[in-house]
Amino acid sequence: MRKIILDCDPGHDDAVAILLAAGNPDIELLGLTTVGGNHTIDHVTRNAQQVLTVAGLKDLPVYRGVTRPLLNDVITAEDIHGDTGMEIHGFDLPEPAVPVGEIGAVQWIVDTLMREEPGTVTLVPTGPLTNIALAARLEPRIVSRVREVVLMGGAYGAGNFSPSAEFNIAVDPEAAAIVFGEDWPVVMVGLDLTHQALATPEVQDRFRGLGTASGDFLAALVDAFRANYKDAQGFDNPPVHDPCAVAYVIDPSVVETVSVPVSVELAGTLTRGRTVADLRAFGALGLSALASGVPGEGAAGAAASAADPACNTSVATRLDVDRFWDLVVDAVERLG
Ligand SMILES: [Ca+2]
Repeated sequence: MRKIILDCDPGHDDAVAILLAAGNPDIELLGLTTVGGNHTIDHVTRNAQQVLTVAGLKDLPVYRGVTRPLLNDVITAEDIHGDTGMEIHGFDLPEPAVPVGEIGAVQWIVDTLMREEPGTVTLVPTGPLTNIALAARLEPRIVSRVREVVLMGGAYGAGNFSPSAEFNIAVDPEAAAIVFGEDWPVVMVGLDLTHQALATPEVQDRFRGLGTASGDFLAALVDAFRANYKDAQGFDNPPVHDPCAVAYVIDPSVVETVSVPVSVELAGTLTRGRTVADLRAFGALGLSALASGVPGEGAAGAAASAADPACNTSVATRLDVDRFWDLVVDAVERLG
């Protein structure tokens, strides 16, 4: 069992990540923490409570995170996630039957990491990195106690918030710089990978076929997500980003990664919030070599980089799409 803390901003795809983490038998979900991102902290916290209520996960604790990024003003993504942060039609979300913890998310993350055995807890942030950065600053000893940080965010290719930056990083670049700069292993599950996790009508049929509240919820959720993604970014099927990070924790062979140095751009006028991955070892083929798995002329250099113990960051490249969706459907089925 891999213990994880899911730090999220539900968010349609966060909802899928929550159900994957809660239902998969190899994951022990210690709790949810929320962070402002897809919508304000009030909305995303309520959404998290509602997801747990739909799935009957009434004993899973939820802790409310900080209200805004370290320096940026609040940025939300209503074009993708709607007025509530988790727009849905044709499914009645219940009133939350899950309480929110008394202490704040940052303190709970610190307390949990200081209580659990060192090296056993993986942080899985699927929103802006504000809570995680503050936890590392509040109690620096957590850094060496975390097994790894597996985050959804960033891209070594194109961004979505801007040409250069992915949304979660763009919302709070300073927090992201702290997280990528700490001396813990960071796995960046970015857009390069998550745009392979497209929720097709066939996937929705599998959710509906479960005949459960959680399955019906996800089928309806994907309908709304698809409509918004089509309008905002022209996708025929929406990329379901966040559960890809959970899938990596469950089975790294589903989400292939390559070890490369990654830093966060804070000063660029066009590129603020970019996750700058040093792909020079891949030579002229660069990004395409990573995406296709075909070694570029610098592949030997890449291997050397991967072997460099000083490099503690890696980027996700290729998704085993069929096994990914099997994991998601299986987890939701287990929730009943
Ligand atoms: Ca998210």
